[in-house]
Amino acid sequence: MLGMVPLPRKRERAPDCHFIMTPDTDTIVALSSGALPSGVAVIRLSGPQTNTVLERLSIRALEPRRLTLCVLRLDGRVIDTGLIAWMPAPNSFTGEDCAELQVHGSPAVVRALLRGIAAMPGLRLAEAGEFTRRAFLNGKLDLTEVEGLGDLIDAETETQRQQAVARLAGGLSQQIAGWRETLLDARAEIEARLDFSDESDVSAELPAAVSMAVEQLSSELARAIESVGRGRIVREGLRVALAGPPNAGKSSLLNALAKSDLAIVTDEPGTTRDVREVALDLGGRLVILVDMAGLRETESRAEAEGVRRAEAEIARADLVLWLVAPDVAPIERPLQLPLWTVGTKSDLGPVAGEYAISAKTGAGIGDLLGALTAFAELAAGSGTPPLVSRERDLAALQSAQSALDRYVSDAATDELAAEHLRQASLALERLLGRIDTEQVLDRLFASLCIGK
Ligand SMILES: Nc1nc2c(ncn2[C@@H]2O[C@H](COP(=O)(O)OP(=O)(O)OP(=O)(O)O)[C@@H](O)[C@H]2O)c(=O)[nH]1
Ligand SMILES: [Mg+2]
Repeated sequence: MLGMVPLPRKRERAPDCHFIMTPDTDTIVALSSGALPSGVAVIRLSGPQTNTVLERLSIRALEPRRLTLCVLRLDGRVIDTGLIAWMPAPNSFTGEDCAELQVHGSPAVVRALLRGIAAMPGLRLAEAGEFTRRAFLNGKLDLTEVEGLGDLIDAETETQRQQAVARLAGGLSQQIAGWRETLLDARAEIEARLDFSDESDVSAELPAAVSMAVEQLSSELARAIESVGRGRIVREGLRVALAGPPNAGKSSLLNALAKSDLAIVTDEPGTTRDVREVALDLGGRLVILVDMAGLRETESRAEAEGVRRAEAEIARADLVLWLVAPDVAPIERPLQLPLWTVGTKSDLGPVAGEYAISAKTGAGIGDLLGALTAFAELAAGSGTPPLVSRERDLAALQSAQSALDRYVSDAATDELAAEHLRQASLALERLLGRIDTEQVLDRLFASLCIGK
């Protein structure tokens, strides 16, 4: 059994959603659980007024970090009964005083509480990702852990979950801490020579252990850089383009693979114009099937735009399924690799290609799914998913690596060598969010949801 499950579409996010810097003296409140109505809703509070809010809700004398059943009142009116957790600073998610109100997941209860609480002095509704931003600013999470948390919330497959949990738990942070330690030791050796270069107990030659440690670090960075591609496929999914001429059966194959009537199919060539993505869970790995317009010259401006987008999707894909049908004239296939030729409509007659399928009868669909599952496992790797997966990871690792390359060429000059090692450390610190964070922060926190 392939465990193939079509996944629901990801939440759409406003691209221009922007985080507003506000003084951290505000106490923030938000609904942290999902859509209402629901069995239980969790309202989260963080900031110095948290305890005052609890008192105003007539909740008193809570034992920290224990759930207590309480009646919640606003201005003497009973709003609901719920389980309340009080987590005083600094041992809380944000590092500030925090509370969580587990109430009934009723839109009216949640509205009454949010309105009542947000109107209290020093209180306001939280921005997207603001709880996590405070955790970051208070040193509870570094940037790679914040990203891990965002990935975990978005995770749809088992491998995505494993990857995100490891990153959130500081897997990458620990690796980076080890690398920085090596760099600091090597720099200390070199800087000692700079400081005491006229003293006899500092030898002229750098100890061999230093260059060996830098060499070892360089090969570890190279391995990490090499794994970013696999990490990306785990995190974002393997993109499989269904491409070919109009009427080749692309949309029919999408529907057959997804076992769902998602895309419009007609006998009119040029039916599909927009790009349509369908996410599948194949053996615990995310695979994104991409249906698109058939490639041809056309007078229609809308279809021509569809063809342009299709070409862009083919270029971006991790795998192209090039569809050829017995009743459609063949066209030149793209040079892009890897590419599998899939003969469609096998019920009409013999077809060419590595795979023969019929969306009509279902023949060959299971074999193709099996091959896609195996390919996804190969592309994403079968062991523990790589911790590195983002452009930001790649940029930082490459920048550290090239600083080490410069170190090797300038090793004879202590001042230059030390500076290159310092640059390598800075690149890694940037990855943790210790320096130069402003550009990444707004984008990152805004991508988290409200209440997170
Ligand atoms: N007999 C048979 N017909 C098929 C099969 N797959 C698709 N067709 C037919 O081929 C025609 C085109 O199918 P589509 O899936 O819309 O093809 P497409 O490649 O998405 O076409 P465009 O969106 O126009 O580029 C439709 O009439 C389908 O019913 C098949 O396996 N067997
Ligand atoms: Mg189509």
